Amino acid sequence: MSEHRNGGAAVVETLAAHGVNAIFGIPGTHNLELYRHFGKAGIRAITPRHEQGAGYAAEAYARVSGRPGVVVTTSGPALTNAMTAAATAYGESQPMLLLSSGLPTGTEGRDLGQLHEAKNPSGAMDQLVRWSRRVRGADEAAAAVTEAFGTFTGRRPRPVHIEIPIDVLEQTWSGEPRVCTSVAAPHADPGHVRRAAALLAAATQPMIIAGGGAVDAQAEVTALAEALGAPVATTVNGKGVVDESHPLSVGASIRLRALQRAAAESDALLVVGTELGDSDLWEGQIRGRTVIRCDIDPAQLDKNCPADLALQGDAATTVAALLAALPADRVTTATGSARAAALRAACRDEASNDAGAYAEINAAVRAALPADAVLAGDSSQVTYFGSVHFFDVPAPRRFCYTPGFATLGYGLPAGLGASIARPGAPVAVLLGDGALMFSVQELVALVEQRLSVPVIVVDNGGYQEIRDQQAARNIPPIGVELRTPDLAALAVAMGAHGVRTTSSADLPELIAGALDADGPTLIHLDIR
Ligand SMILES: Cc1ncc(C[n+]2csc(CCOP(=O)(O)OP(=O)(O)O)c2C)c(N)n1
Ligand SMILES: [Mg+2]
Repeated sequence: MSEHRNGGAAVVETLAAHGVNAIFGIPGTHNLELYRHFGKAGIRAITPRHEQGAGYAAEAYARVSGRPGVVVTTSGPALTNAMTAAATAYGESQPMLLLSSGLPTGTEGRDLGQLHEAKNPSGAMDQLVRWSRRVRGADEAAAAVTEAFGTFTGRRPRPVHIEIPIDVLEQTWSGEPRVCTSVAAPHADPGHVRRAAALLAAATQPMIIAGGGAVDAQAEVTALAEALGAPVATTVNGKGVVDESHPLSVGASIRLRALQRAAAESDALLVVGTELGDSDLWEGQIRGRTVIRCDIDPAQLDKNCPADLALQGDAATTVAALLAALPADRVTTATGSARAAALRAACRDEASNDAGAYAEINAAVRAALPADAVLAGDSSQVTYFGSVHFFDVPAPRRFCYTPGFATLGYGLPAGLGASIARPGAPVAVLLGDGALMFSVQELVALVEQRLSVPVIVVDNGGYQEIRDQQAARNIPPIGVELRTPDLAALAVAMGAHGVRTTSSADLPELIAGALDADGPTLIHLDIR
């Protein structure tokens, strides 16, 4: 490693020291001294066809693996291309490290007309992520990477960005990479935990709502729900925190009025790891007669729904502490499973009102995939009316979708990131025709990686959701009725397989074939 050890090596060796073995990015003139070192460091460089796709792939990688997704871009336009994905990771609380090159030290902000020059790219980025920093030397670059990994421990995960000027990338470096020290998560006050446990134990209608902050607390939340006889609903980002086929699970249902009404009647509602934002509740609200909230982020403990008792701490540790603190003489609510079954049925009914054909499509996709598969969706009706409610998952980290930032073009690159996160595990993409066309070029990246991913495109002839919203406001359709290309032919042209059908009854066979194929298969499901 002695030759060419420079600022680029400082960054790349520090990535490797933190266990990074794949990055998503696009090489360019300015970041060559990062790319020089990836091979030696044992890091795979995956090349999506747009930096936004690289960012979404990294977001899904983080979502599925729990490890930070790493994005590498060159300066200027490459970084601004990745911004939407960075903002997505912020909105969805995912750990992401964006590394970009930058103009040489001393030339920044001077409007000299240099290649890739922008007014203040790190400053722009700083408006969107936890922090963004332009470093001044190779040691500082390595230290910033170490610090970035530290921010992914012990607190709500959020993206960070480091800009490394080209001259810093080229600077000689003879340091050693330092591994971050993990920050300990806050521990909930034991007195509060005891009070919360007593409230939960005394309740006759306990209920749990689990969000994206609880994805690493499956065992603990499930055990607490069983001990209390409490139905468990999740947010979309918390989907699968309790196996959705568990008798106490009522699915990712908190936007539904049936669930919101049931929560309001609960005499002890435990809310774990969610801000209960409007993007979770769709203009509804969550209230309970007594509300206990648990969050690692103190700022979230009272947001959108006042808490009677707030527990600041990591979900797994705090829920385990609640379980341990339940009084020994408590009586488990025997009616828990019956309450959950009734609520699940009410939620299904309500969700069916919006779902139309999407329920059946999702049932067919669900039946065709192995139980443990990962599904990636998009801001398409088939996802938020469909998969969220009609594609049950047995565990968290199996569903990639961005319910908060709700950005189109996420699904296909997310399928790439999920596949890299879980090598060999089945991954499928299910999305709308509009969503596909935001990032269709990423199909080539799936081809290159030889990933047997079924990409099921539900084609309703354009932006159906927006067409519906126009109709609701008496606006004649405008800008929403779109031409769909011959998607199967497009897929074949990119080296993928491509088929078209008009019937969801064909999906099981087509998906089975796709899972066995060499490379991805685009399945154009034309429901126009
Ligand atoms: C980046 C971005 N641009 C625009 C929108 C607004 N938008 C939300 S849904 C939608 C239509 C999506 O079309 P499609 O994926 O085909 O789903 P459909 O509504 O037809 O089911 C649009 C344009 C968005 N969510 N994200
Ligand atoms: Mg559509």
